[in-house]
Amino acid sequence: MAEKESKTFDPATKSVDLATVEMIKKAQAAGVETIWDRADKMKPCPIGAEGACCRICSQGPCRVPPVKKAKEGEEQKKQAVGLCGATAETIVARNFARMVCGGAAAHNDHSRGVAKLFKEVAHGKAPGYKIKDIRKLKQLARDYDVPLTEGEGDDKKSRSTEVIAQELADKILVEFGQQDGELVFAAKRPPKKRIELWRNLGVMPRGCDIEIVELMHRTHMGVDQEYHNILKQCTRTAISDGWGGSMISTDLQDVLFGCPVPVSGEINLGVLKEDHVNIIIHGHEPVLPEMIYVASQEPEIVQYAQNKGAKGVQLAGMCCSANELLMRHGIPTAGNYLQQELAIITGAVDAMVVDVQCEMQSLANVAKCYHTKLITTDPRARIEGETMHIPMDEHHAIEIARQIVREAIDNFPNRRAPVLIPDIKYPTVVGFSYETIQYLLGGSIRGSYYTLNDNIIGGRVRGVAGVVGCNNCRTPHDSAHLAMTKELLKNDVIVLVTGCSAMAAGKEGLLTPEAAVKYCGPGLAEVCETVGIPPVLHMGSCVDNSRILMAATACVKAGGLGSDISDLPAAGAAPEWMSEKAISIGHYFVSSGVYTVFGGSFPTTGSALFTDYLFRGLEEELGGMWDLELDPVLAAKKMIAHIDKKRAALGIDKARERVLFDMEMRREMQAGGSEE
Ligand code: BF8
Ligand code: SF4
Repeated sequence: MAEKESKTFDPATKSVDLATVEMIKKAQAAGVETIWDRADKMKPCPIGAEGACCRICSQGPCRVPPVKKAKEGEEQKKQAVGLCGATAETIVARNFARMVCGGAAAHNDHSRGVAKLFKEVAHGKAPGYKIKDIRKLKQLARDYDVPLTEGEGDDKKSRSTEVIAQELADKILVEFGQQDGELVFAAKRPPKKRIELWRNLGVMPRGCDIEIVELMHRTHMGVDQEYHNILKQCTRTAISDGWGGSMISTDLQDVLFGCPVPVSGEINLGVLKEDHVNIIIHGHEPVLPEMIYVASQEPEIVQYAQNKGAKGVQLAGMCCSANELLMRHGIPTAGNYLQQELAIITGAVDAMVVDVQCEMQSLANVAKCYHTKLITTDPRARIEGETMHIPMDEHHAIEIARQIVREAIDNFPNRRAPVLIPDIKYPTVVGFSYETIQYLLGGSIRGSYYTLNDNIIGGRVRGVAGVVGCNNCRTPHDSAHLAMTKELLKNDVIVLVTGCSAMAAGKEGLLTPEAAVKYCGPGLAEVCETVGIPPVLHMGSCVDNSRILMAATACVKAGGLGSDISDLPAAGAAPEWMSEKAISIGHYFVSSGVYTVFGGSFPTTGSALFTDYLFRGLEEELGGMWDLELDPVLAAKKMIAHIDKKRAALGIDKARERVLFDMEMRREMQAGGSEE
């Protein structure tokens, strides 16, 4: 083992997930360093954490931490400014903006890759891939004004799928480099009122790339130094992510790999199998994983594994690739962000295949302590150390996938450390795309969100919450996601989840219909039981937060709940956030009219003025606003208070009182009946 023994903390304080605790113990016993060891040794820089450190030019870094309030009789000290005179507001706003840029760039660049693959598939140049969801393709074609038919009168005929797809691919790809105009989804899909609001505020995005580039320019030394103006471009950039790049990825991935429908699967490290070749698919882009899935099932590959002494090949997902594979193919999920090192520490992972985003560099070091091959597959994302690089090429994807699976199989006989796979996994039902929810609630003929609205108006469902985002090693793993989600369920708030939050919910058994009775208030439990759905709906990966935007829009369009997303009794949260992507996502939710509360810390607290603008000022402009609440149960209560505020504004608060009264009466009647 390369690392020295570390036993500085109690693993039980680091996670509420027992499989995780078990594996941290194994790491400690083996002396393998994990993120929690490093977190114990390195505290976050308090000035950086508040966004109050500027290092965008070499005259700095300049630190402008908030000053303490003067005691009575003392003179109030002023907050420092940077050498160039930049105020705390400017410095904090610039840092926040650059986080939005990082997050939006990650999503939009992911999206570009999918769009380029889509074009290759449309032209028949990407063997192994095909267009799977023709219905969704046609929907997209309508959005982009690509005709589905050609000719007139008697000569009128349908255009072929390939021709439609080719024209659509060109139109979508143009949007990445577009300089003027409006992104199609942002200008067509939200409620009309929101579209007008964005146009009036001047925040309708022009293209996927231009907004990020402009925001990077504006936050260069000595450019935009007025925090309202900086935030305005943050809004435009975030919308280009949520209603641009992310939504394009989600929709094109559905077209290529199939729109998710409910499917069952399993989750947590217990899905690994000691007698199988285990391959962890870790990252975000489903393009190569789709082919690895195909390759792993080929009879020759299975035979090859058996020749090496394994019973077969077990794929398991990690991070958002896990969500993509689980909801389309039922491939089990090994874990979320903080479990990536731990998967290798089981000693049972023969290969970990990574592409982009949320992959810790420490994986190389952990893999070195075991036999695991760490395989990077994206030319944009290499990892130093003893890693193997097998670059993806969509023209030869299936051969590359086979090569990767064979590398893992060849490595199976090399296992050397004692294998310990926690015997912990949980069944889940996932795959609640926006379309599936519509179908489940309204039926195939009259698919609509009206049934959901009806239940909200009638008071059985109090409101809707999106609980999304990461793990963060500064918060006990999964604890905040679970505490928040359970508090919401108890109060009849239906919860939509994506990303690592979805996996936290799955590991607790919240993604099963049975969870309704156990965790929900009576109104929500009744609705879930009637429809047969879990009270926590897994909507996919982080780019699939765009599905939540579509679901919110569908609620508005179904009627009875106001005319904009900001009218809905709804709220969003990322209680364990850590990545720049989470900031971009949070800001596009706020920009879409959603009250959004983050946990842990918030990167703007170095400026009271700028933070106040985000937390309160924005409500008037955008109808949505940010918040920070460290206690996840209190955060849930704040979300519920916001939901109740919206119910009152809609005039539906009395309905809920009636429902509760009815239920109380029913319970009393039942109690009376049983006594007789
Ligand atoms: O995109 S939730 S830790 S895995 S950033 Fe990363 Fe955060 Fe997990 Fe997926 Ni999203
Ligand atoms: Fe300091 Fe201004 Fe340079 Fe920032 S831009 S590091 S505040 S001098």
